[in-house]
Amino acid sequence: MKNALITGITGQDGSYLAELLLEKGYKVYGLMRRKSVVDYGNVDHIKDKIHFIYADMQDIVSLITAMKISQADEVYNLAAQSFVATSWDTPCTTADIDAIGVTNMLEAIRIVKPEARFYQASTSEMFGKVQAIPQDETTPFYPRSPYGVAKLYGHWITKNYRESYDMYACSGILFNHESERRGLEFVTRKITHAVARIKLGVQDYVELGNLDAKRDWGHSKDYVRAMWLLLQQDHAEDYVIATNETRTVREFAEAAFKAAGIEVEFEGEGVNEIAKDKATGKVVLKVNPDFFRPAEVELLIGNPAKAEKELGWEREISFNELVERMVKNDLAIVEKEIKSAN
Ligand code: NAP
Ligand code: F7E
Repeated sequence: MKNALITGITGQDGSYLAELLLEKGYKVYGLMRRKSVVDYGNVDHIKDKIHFIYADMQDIVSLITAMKISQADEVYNLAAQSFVATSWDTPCTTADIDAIGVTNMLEAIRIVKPEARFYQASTSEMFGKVQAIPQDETTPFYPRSPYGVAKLYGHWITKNYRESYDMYACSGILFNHESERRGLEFVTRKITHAVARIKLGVQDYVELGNLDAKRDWGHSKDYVRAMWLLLQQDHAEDYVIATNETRTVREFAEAAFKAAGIEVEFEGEGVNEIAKDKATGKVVLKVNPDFFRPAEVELLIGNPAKAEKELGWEREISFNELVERMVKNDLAIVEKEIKSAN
């Protein structure tokens, strides 16, 4: 039986990865942060199968202890302040967790068990103002947010520990991946949750920012499989994980409304753009400039050819299935809320 340590286990990816590793027979350890109200987040349903260790990415002593307790063979570093918009509000905390936190984890491994394999959650946000279309492992980086900049440090320090100490340390450069467990502040889940509320009559419209931004969206369940594959190779390398498809936020919203049986049409431009329900003429989407970012990543589309060829990785959940699953899940959640309120 192998031991795995997952940082960020309570998040979206941590929960799917924990399920995958448990299925594969791993003993799974997960980092938990102390909160005033105990909250297992997305792993509440499997909490009895996980060995939790209280620790924080900003506290190297706690990470050394986590390595000593877990004796992990594989460490998946998924912990992060992961919301790009907030990284302008808390740039220093974002850097402490997403940049220095990676060095803390790598040092803890080096001190306690240097032969452990290390996965770093790198991101397409490092491409930012893209220097090539589509983006792959050879594309130069140009991050556009404090989050992207911090993650780029994490990416390079991982490569540096691989080259300096011959550690099995690698990064998956993952493009956007979503799911039924995505945080409500991210645009996909914000849309599917609002669509469910609009469909069930508890909200009139949703307010969004830049509808022209383009993203390469996959499902988290497919992407955690890639994380595991990265740590099962003969030697450590970095890989882009993506779908090679890109869509605007507007297209995601249109697909989400459609999945709930609402056909929408867009009219107007820029901050005056709206979407109306074709059947009723009611406005169901408005643009609010408050949701625009100080600097935007306009276009992301990733080429996963290297991962497909060398890891045998393939995504199984299509864009339409992703949207349908998220809308169906949010309709069930909102229906339950309505019933319990009555
Ligand atoms: P998420 O849902 O926001 O989860 C983040 C996790 O990090 C949570 O478990 C959170 O714990 C934990 N965390 C935050 N600060 C911490 C700290 N100081 N110490 C210990 N744990 C801390 O993120 P996700 O979508 O699953 O993403 C997983 C990783 O992949 C992140 O590193 C993210 O930056 C990266 N990534 C995500 C995407 C994507 O599209 N989802 C794409 C590329 C890369 P609490 O529950 O205590 O807050
Ligand atoms: O924004 C636009 C926004 O917050 C996507 C994280 O997992 O993926 C994620 O980062 C796009 C942006 O994700 C709203 O301006 C418009 O262009 O869902 P998001 P993100 O910034 O792409 C990467 C790969 C990560 O690594 C991150 O951890 O949508 N947008 N209107 C909006 N975004 C939000 N959140 N809310 C809006 O109302």
